[in-house]
Amino acid sequence: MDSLAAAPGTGPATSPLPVLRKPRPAASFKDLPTDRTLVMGILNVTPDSFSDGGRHSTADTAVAAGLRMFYAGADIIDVGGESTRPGAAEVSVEEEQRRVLPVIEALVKAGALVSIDTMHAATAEAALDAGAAIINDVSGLTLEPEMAELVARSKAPYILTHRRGDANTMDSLAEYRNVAQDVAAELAGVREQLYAAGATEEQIILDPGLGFAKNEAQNWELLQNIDVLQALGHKVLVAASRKRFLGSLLTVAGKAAQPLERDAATAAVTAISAYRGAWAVRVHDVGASLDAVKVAARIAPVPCPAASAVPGDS
Ligand code: PMM
Repeated sequence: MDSLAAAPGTGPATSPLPVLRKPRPAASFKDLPTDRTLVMGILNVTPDSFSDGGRHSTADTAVAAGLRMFYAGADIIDVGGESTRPGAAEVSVEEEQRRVLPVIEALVKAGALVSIDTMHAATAEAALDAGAAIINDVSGLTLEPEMAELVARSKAPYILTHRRGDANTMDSLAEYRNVAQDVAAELAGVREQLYAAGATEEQIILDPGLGFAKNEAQNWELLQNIDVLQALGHKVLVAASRKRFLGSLLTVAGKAAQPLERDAATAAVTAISAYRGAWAVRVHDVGASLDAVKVAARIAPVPCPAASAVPGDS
């Protein structure tokens, strides 16, 4: 029998909060499927997220949205409390933690595997203490060197995202000789900092950082060449969901598609990324991407070589 009172994965964002009756056993990274690309559901607990309009600005609505994604089949729920969009207001670490920690605790209690989307080591550590299993750092280790020590100490899987500059400067830093090779080389350089701190190869998951110091053409070029990143020997996460370059592609009568109109294009990116052996995709619309990875797994069932490696196993 289902442990939730309300039907999962369905209904509008305003449907009643599912009532948790029975905690499930904690999910673990090593139990994630390895025969298909994973789907990570995005849960922004921010009042100013560009893509969900800040609908999940309270813990209760955020938990309900996270549970809907979990029961719709998301393998991982990525919880973030600070918007990374260009020009977004900075949030204090205290406020960030106030937003995300109760949400993480509730989702972990329900049996979800949670990643913490943060650029701050203190928030990452508090989130791990609250039950999160993965650190997702869009700063690409450029902000806080303490992050590398935390990754090594915690032994948690760490998503290393490529980025140049910060939310205010990154758009002016999108100059590359060959974007896939340059991104791979820069990630390999940052990886050395992780190794120097004591992190292991299996902990590191690479993300090309679509939209972070990349123009539209460069985003497409990175998607065309994820094998260049995969050649570094790590799992690769693709995070294209509802991003601006998809909106521009879908322009009709001079008007770019709005974030909520980009989910079919996102699912197309998912299918192709899965076909090419991405370890995971980070998406808003979990159901569509799950369908896409299942289709891709039937056509190209071989996962990327690094997909089954688990931190601490070697
Ligand atoms: N993009 C956003 C937030 N977090 N995390 C990873 N690993 N990669 C990304 O590209 C990324 C991220 C941008 O905002 P969104 O949460 O609204 O998609």
